[in-house]
Amino acid sequence: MKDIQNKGIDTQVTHCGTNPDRTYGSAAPPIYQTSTFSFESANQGARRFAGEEDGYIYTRIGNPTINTLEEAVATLEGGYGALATASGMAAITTVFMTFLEQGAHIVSTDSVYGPSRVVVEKEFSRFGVKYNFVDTANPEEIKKHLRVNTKLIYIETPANPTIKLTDIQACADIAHKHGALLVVDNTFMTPVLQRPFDFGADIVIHSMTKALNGHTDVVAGIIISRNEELHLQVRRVLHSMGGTMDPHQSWLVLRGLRTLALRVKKAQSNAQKLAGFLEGHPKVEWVRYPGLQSHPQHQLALDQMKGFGFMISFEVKGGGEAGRTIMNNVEIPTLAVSLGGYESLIQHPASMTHAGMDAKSKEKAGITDGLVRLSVGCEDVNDLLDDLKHCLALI
Ligand code: LCS
Repeated sequence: MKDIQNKGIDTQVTHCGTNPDRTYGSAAPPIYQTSTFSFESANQGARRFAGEEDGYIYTRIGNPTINTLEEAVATLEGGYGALATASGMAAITTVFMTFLEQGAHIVSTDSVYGPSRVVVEKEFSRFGVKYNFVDTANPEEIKKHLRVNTKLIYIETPANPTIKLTDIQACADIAHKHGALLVVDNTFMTPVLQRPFDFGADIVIHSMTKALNGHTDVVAGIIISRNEELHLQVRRVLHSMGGTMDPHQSWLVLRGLRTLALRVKKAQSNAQKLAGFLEGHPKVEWVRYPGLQSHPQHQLALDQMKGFGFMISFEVKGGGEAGRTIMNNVEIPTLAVSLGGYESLIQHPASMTHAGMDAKSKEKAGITDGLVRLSVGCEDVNDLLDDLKHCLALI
C-alpha cells in the first residue's frame, strides 16, 4: 500500500486503500463476491479459525474487498482500524452493543439523527440502558448529566438537523476524566472537513450512505477506532451480531470515495453562497450554516473544522406552511431524505427524518415545524440560487 498518511487530503482520497492486485495487477480493486473461502486442507482451516494463520474464512468475518474499503477510511480518519457495516444505523447500534450493558448510561446530543436517538429510547432501554439527550453545544450540560455508570458520550457535530456544533476536545476531556468513551458521528463533515481523532475521540462512525459514497445508490456505514483494543472489541460484536457489509456494496462505496474531496469542496462552496443569500432575504426568518458569522458557534467551526460543509437548515417567514411551499416548488433539489449526495436534497425533519421523536423532545432539541433542511449538491450554484429566489417569491 502507498504511504499516504502524511499527504494532502486530495492525495489520500485518491490513493487510500489501493492495494495492488497480486493475481492480475488490476488497478481497480477486484470484487471478491463470495460468501466463503476454500481451505487447502482441514488443518489449514483449523489454523485460520485458531488465529494461527492469516487468511480469509467467511465474508461476514472478513473479505478482501471489504477490507480494502476499511483500510481506506481508517487512513482518511487517522484511526487504527475500521469496520464496514450494512448501514449507518448498523454502525451505531454495533457501537452501542459493544460498550453499553444493562444499567449502563449514555449521554448524547439531543438533535442527533432521529433513529439514532429513538433506537436508544425504544430498543436499548428494553435491555436496561439509561440515557440523557442534552444540548451538547454546551459541554456543561454533559457534565451535569454524568452518572457513575456513564459509559458513552455520543455526539453529532454539526447535529442533524439543527447544525449546532459540539466541542469535540471538550467532550473528549469530560469523557476521559470520567472513564467513558467519546463516540463522534462524523457523517455531516466527512474526514475531508473534520478529523475527530485529532481532538481526542475514541470511536468515529459514518453513515457512508451519505457523502462518503456520495451517489445516492448505496446504504452503508463504518466504525473507525482510535486503537487496537477498541477495534477488537467492536469487531467481536460486529462479527457475531452480523451487521457487516457486502463485497459489492464495498466496491461501490470505494468507487464513490475517490471523488469525495472534489464533491465536498464543490458542494460546500455552493452551500456558503446559498446560506449567504438566504440570510439576506427578507422572507427568511433564520439560517443555520457554520460558515456564517451569525452562527453562534462560528469560532468553534473555525477551530475544529477544515470547512463548513454542505448542510444548511433554515426557516422562512410563515413557518411550517411556508416551508412546505418551498419544498413543494423547488425544481432542482429533490424532495427526499438523506444527504451528502452529488445532488441537492431538501426535506422537512419534523415530519420526516425526526418524525419518530416525541413532540416535546423535538421542541426541546430545536426541531421546529418551520425548519427546512437542505443538503447542497454539486449543481451550478446560479441555478440553485434562481430556484430558491423563485420559491421565496411564492410565499
Ligand atoms: N448518522 C447520521 C448523522 C445520519 O444522518 C444518518 C442517516 C445515520 C447516521 C444513519 O445512517 P443510515 O443507516 O441511514 O445509513 N440520516 C438520514 C437523514 O438525515 N435523512 O435520511 C437518512
